[in-house]
Amino acid sequence: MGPQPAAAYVLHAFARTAVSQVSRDQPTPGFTQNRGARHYPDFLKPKDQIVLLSDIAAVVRAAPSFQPTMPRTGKPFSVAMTNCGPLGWVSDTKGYRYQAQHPRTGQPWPALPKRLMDIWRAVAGSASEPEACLINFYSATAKMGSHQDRDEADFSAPVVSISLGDTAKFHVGGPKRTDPKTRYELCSGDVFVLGGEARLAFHGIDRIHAGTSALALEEIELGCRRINLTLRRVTAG
Ligand code: MD3
Ligand code: FE
Repeated sequence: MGPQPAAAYVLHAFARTAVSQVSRDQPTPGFTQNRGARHYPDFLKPKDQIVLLSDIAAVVRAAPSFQPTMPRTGKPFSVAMTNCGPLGWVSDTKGYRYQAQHPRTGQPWPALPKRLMDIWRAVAGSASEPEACLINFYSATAKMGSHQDRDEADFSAPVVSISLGDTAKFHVGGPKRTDPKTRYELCSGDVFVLGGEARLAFHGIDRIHAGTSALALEEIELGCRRINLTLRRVTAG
């Protein structure tokens, strides 16, 4: 690979030290954590993150990002998305759904990279294989409002989230919108597993701390500061 990845590695390791000093505090394990929400800080080492990014770059070449819109209003999301795996999550004026084809190219989604399957096997317990990986691209100003993930037919499998790039302020509550929320900082390389009672918890991304990571996401998507991958089981079984 030559000198470039090595430089990226060093820069990233440096940025990571800065992040640990300013925003690495995490809440005491609380309501959701005792009920199926598990945070694995630094699950992926900087080198693993760079290698995983090369898999994501290949997915994005085959399945370019698209801007989903809100079902009723047609308002665009601030987050751009794409998918890999047999099914992908899409949203447009017709609604939210999983489908086998990219909404613009009409092509099947690219296969789930082996490295993502390995992460799922390491943290998802006995759940069946994942069928979808939703890839969210955040700019410095993108957010994701509080919502539940309930477009899947099977809630027995967890959702596995992998964060890359800038740190994000994330909240998880309970099954009711008004339930108390726990806040976390999701850093590059962190894995979050949402299973059990946490599977239907309200959650969202409040803000991106721009410039906290030196991971080279711009090479994948213009203006991208953070990438989140969510691995999901969609159909029962
Ligand atoms: C808690 N993504 O794609 S990942 C989403 O960082 C989504 O892009 C956020 O929410 C992101 O739907 C958060 C962490 C996450 C994912 C799924 C969950 C938390 C969850 C499902 C249930 C409860
Ligand atoms: Fe979600």
